[in-house]
Amino acid sequence: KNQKPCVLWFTGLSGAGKSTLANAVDAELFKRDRHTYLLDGDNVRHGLNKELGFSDEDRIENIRRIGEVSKLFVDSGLIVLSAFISPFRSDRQMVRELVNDGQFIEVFVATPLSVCEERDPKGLYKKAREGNIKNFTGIDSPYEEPDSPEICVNTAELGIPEAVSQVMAYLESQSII
Ligand code: GGZ
Repeated sequence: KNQKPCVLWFTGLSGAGKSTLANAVDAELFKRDRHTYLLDGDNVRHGLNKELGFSDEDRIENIRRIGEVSKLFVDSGLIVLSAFISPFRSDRQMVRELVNDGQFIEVFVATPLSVCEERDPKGLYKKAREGNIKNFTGIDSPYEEPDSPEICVNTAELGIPEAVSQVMAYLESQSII
């Protein structure tokens, strides 16, 4: 099957639904016989980046390495799905500049903080509010929203299947799949 290699870069708050959406898009691409690789906290922060924490400096290094790895996989011809908070605009811009024009597709998972905090699937927001986790994104660490993401989805308003369709429609419109 035809595919153009690229990076789908999912950015948003903890609990926004980045991993859920990236996994669902990955499954749909697999169904359509496209070759992909998914990077997220589960396979990166426990391995390659396991010495990194959540200071600004460590997050910058986290995203830098993930950007470089994403580029390697793009060079190998894959559609890469990377799902990280990636809170800083300048770091996302740095990754964008690592790949060719049109190969970096920023997917802003724009779930409002209030909704993420209500979901709180791991109880991390509660801990952050109580002061038991420091530098938590959205609480006492910044999140810089993308100015012009290629795709913006609000999972508070849209179900995952509809969000997947939105991403697929974009990929088709750019002749990536
Ligand atoms: C934000 C944190 C923090 C702090 C632990 N701030 O919802 P999760 O649990 O599963 O996903 C979050 C994940 C964020 O890691 P990233 O590599 O995506 O972050 S970044 O791009 O900013 O480097 C959350 C958990 O780690 N977590 N402490 N202080 N999220």
